[in-house]
Amino acid sequence: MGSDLPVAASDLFQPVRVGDLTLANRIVMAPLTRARAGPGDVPGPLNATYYRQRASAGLIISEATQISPQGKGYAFTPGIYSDAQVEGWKLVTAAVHAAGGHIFAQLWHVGRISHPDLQENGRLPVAPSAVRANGQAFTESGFQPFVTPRALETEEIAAIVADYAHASVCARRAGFDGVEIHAANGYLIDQFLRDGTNLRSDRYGGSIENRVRFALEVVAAVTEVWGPSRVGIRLAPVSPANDIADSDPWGLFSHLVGELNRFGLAYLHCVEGHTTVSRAVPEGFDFARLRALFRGLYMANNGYTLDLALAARRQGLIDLICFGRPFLANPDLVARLANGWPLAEAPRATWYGGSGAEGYTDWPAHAADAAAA
Ligand code: 8OZ
Repeated sequence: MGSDLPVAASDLFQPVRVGDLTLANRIVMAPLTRARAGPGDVPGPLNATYYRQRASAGLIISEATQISPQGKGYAFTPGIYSDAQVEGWKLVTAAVHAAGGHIFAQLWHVGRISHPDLQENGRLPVAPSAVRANGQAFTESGFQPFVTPRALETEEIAAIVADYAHASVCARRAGFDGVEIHAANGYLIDQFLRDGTNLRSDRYGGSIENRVRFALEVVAAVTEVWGPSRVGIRLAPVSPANDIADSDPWGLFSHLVGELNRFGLAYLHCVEGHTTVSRAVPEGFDFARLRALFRGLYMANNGYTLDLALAARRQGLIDLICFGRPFLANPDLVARLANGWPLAEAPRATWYGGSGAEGYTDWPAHAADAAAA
C-alpha cells in the first residue's frame, strides 16, 4: 500500500476535530467482526490488548456489537446491553484511552441475518417482513441456512428503538467516546430501508418516507443519549451484502441523508461499493453527490489504498478514511502508511473466531518486526 503521492503534504496524518473531539489523525479503524468475545458475549483482556495495539488510529470503531440478545446473528460476537458486557468493554476503552486513542462502539441489530440457534429459546429472528435471506448463519455448531424471519408487529418496533437507547447508555457507562449506528450491510436498519426486504403496509413500510422512519427513530433515540456530535452512522447504499436489494438506492439514500442533516451527526460513514468485495458503483449512484448532500464530515470506506485515500482527500471528496482489513495484521498501520513501511496480510483463516492471541494480537509493530529480524 506504499504511496506514489507525497504523504507529508497530506493532512490525513494531522489532527482533526470531530464534533468536540480532537483525533490524532484522519485515519479510522473500521468496525471489524472478529468473533472472539467470551461467554455471555463479554469482551475480555485479550480484546483490550487487540484494540490498544491499534490505538494510533485517529478513531477506532469497535466491531459490530449487538444491542440485545435478539440483535445477535453470529457466534462469539460481543454485546453491549448487560452489566458484564459493560465491565468487559471498560477494559477495552481504558486500554485505548491510555494509549492516546479514541473509540466508538458500533451498535448492531442483525434482523433476519441470524438463526434460532443464536436466539433466546430458539426463537425465530425478526425482520420488517417474513423474507428469508439467501445464505448461511455462522452458529456455534457451524454454518446453517438462514430461516424465514418473523415479521415484527408495529407495536414491537418501539421496544427495539428502546434497545438502541439502552445500548447507548451502556456504551457511555463502558467509557466509549461515542457510538456508530450500523445501518449498513443488510442488517435490521438496512432491511427496513430497502423495498426488497421491507414489504410492510404500516407506517414503517411502502414509501421511502416510511421506510426511513425506523432508521430516524433509532438516530433520534441514540442522539438523545449521546448528543449528536458523538454519533456517527454507517450506510452501504449500493452493497448487496447479506442479500439486500432496493429498486432505487439513489432515491432512498439521498432522501435519508437529507433527513439525517436535521441531527448534526459527527459523521456519515459510507461503504463505497460492495462491502469488502469491490469498489464498483452502479450507474445512477454517485458518492460524491451523496457527500455533497450531507452537512457534516464524510468518512469513506471499502477497498481504499493509501494512494486512493490521498487522492480523494486532495480532491476534497473525503474528511476521514476508514481502513479495515489492513488493520488486522498491522496494528501500527498509521505509522506504516506515514513511513512507507511494508504491510503484512492476515490470512482469512485468522479473521473470525479463536480464543487465543494467534492471528489476533500476535501481529508485531513494524519496528519490533525489524528489530527481531
Ligand atoms: C463480516 C462477518 C461478520 C459480520 C458487517 C458486521 O458486514 C459485519 C460482519 C462482517 O457489517
